[in-house]
This record gives sequence, structure tokens and C-alpha cells, in this order.
Amino acid sequence: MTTIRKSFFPLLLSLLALLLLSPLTPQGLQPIPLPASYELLDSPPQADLNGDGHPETLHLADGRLAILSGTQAGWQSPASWRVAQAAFSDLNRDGVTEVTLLVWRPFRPWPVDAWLPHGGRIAGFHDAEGQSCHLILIGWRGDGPAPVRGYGELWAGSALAEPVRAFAAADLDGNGWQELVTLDGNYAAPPYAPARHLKVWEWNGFGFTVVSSVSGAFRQLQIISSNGSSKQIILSTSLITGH
Ligand SMILES: [Ca+2]
Ligand SMILES: [Ca+2]
Repeated sequence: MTTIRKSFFPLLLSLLALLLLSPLTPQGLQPIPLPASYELLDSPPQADLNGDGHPETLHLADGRLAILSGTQAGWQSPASWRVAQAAFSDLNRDGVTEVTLLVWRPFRPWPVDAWLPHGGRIAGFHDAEGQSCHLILIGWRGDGPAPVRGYGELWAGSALAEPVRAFAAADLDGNGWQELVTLDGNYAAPPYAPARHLKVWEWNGFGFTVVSSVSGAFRQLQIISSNGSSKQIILSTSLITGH
């Protein structure tokens, strides 16, 4: 048994690939050697979303997310959503922290597409249970008059063509703004199957645009930093098969 484990170890090492975004080069994401020293970066455990000087925290349990101020829930995800991941971010680049949610919810075609043959352009963007995957930004919309006040949707993406299995917000090019990093799977594949694409997206003012993508069989997503560099690094394991 010990012998078998030893023989597996070099194989696992050979599958280890590290990716660095270099958006100024046409090559985009590039594998780099593991830095000699680095630290793991995780999304912050708390952030002041409503600017009242008191930090909010996130509580995710059984697919329901609550934004808590102390023990008080300022916002609760709808019962029809299954929130798979949530993190503080500033992905819409307005200098104000919001919460990015990875959400599964019942698929709805775009209203105009419901009348088209075959259900229209996004007809296939759901799994066998009819659940589609979305990225949604929730944040503080201010103290103004209803209905645009308090916590709510700042932005909600339509059904993704490829379901996101995991995401991270990271400043990969060191310009002070975060990029969105996703591991994208396949609606037909089980959730535990490796992700087929690693993508980097940037906020374009209306939504997110893919700025770099690599194909592979990705199993994990971790952001790291090395030697105090402002350029954060994506750490993932995969056999990379192409751009
Ligand atoms: Ca607060
Ligand atoms: Ca923001």
C-alpha cells in the first residue's frame, strides 16, 4: 500500500500547475513556478457594507445566505435560491464593498425568448433539475426612498452558459481593482467533476467580460500573494489542455 502511494506522488506533482494573469501579454494566463514563499489570501471575514462604521458578516448555511449586522439579519437570500458561495468583494469597481453570490435558482428564459422556438438563446443553460447558475452582486443601495434603499441586488447576471463551480475576487494585474476568477463546469456533469475552464473576467460597467481563459481539469481555486507583490496569483491544480 505504501509503495502504491509513493508511485502516485510524482504523478500528482506533475499535474500541479500555477497560473498568473498577464493581461498585457497576448498569452493571457501563464503557468509559473510556485514562489519560494507565499501567503494564502482569502476573502475578508467581515466588511462594513452600509458605511455605518460597524462591520457586517456573512452566514451561509443550507444554501441560504444572511448578511448580518451583529446578530441582526440585514438581508436574507430568497428561499428559491441555493447560494453555493458568497464573499465580500468590490468586483463592480465602485470603491464600495459588496457581496458576490454564486446562486443556483430555477431557470427562466428571457421574456422575449419564451415565445421563440426551442426556448431561445439561453434555453440550454440549466441542469437536469431545471436549475441555472448565476452570479449576483448584493450590496447597500443607500438610505434613500423605497424601493431602491437598504440591501438589494446591485447586479444580477443571466443564466451562465457554463455553471461556475467556484469563484474568487483578486487583483491579478496589480492595478488596485479586483478581477473575477471562476472555475467553470458543465451543466451535464456532476458538481464534483473537475471544472473545464479557468476564466478571468473584468467588470465592463454593465457586467463581466472574459479577459483570459484556459482549458483543463481544475480541482481547486486559491489566491496567493508572494513577496508583497501587488499582483495576486491564482493557485490551481490541473493538467492544462489549452487556451
Ligand atoms: Ca455596517
Ligand atoms: Ca463595489
